[in-house]
Amino acid sequence: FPFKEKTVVFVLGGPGSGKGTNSAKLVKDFGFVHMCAGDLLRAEQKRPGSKYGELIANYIREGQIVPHEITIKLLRNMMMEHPESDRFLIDGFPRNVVQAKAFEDTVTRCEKVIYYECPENVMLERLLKRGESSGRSDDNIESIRKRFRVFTQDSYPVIENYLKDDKVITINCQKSPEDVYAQTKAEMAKIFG
Ligand code: UP5
Repeated sequence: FPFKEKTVVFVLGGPGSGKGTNSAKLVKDFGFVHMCAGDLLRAEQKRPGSKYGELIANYIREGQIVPHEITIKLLRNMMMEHPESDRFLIDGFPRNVVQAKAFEDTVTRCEKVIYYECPENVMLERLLKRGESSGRSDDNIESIRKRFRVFTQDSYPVIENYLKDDKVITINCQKSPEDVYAQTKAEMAKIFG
């Protein structure tokens, strides 16, 4: 499978910054395949017979980063399920610089990064609200605090590295969902329109 010919965009930002919300809309407007790393891991966790089920459940509840061998395997599998597609949006991965390098070395290079910049208090409010109905094991105050810590320590350096390469589109996520997406769409249209 010729991964190297595919266009990959990473959608990054803290927990609750709006990665999933905007990715779903980008898929419709620009013909990307949406690959949410967290959703792939949650599905694998529930898959009967998965040898990673318990491991993934523990990592997610603790807000820790699942070993990338697992995540990259799931991402590669999904890309292979869409041989007709040239454009892939990877939402919520890579979570640290080692994962970024591993992906670029073994799958393909990243073309662009969309970064949703968001203060913690805004993300916290959104996640607690979502937690009232999401059923996610990590939408509780204890897990959310751990996710914030991991984002600052491990995941933000990924964005810093891509900033140095001039690959990052930074979007402020504090406006309404419509306004945030309008800005995202305008920036993406300059490249993928
Ligand atoms: N919302 C969105 N935009 C809004 C706006 N402009 N105004 C007001 N409300 C807005 O949005 C979150 C909530 O905010 C929603 O209710 C939405 O309606 C509202 P969403 O779009 O879901 O934000 P997102 O950034 O996608 O938040 P999510 O919680 O999904 O991000 P995380 O990064 O925490 O979750 P993810 O699923 O990627 O990862 C979960 C865990 O999986 C990680 O902690 C980790 O343990 C594990 N993981 C890995 O180990 N490796 C990976 O590669 C990926 C995940």
